[in-house]
Amino acid sequence: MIVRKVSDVLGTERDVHTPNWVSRRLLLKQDGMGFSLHETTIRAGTETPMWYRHHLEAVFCVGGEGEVETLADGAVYTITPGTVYALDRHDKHVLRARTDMRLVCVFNPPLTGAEMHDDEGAYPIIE
Ligand code: 9YT
Repeated sequence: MIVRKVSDVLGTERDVHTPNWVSRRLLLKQDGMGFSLHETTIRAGTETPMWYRHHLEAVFCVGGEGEVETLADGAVYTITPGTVYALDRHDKHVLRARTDMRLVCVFNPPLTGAEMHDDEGAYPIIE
């Protein structure tokens, strides 16, 4: 069994910092679960365009608030604690954080941890 705490990954390569967000990767591909699980904090006031062409992602908000817009139809959804959004259609979207947002993110297929957002906000598949 794997037991891991956010405090275990702080300052390691599983602790990823970008201008808009910080992500602690609690479970990655190499953990063998078939998905990856991250605690992500989106910084207040940021706007992040993303398009996970190669992945499905579910995002469960446990703190803070903001909104997500799906670009195909311009629909805007308020995200508050207790809300999940699932990008089941690989939707192009923009996440806007009104406050710092604490999110639990699950990716299928799992991230390896080495992915970088490309200029369209996507992650590549790494075998
Ligand atoms: C909500 C979202 O996708 N944020 C970008 C970071 C991502 N959760 C990650 O790489 O952990």
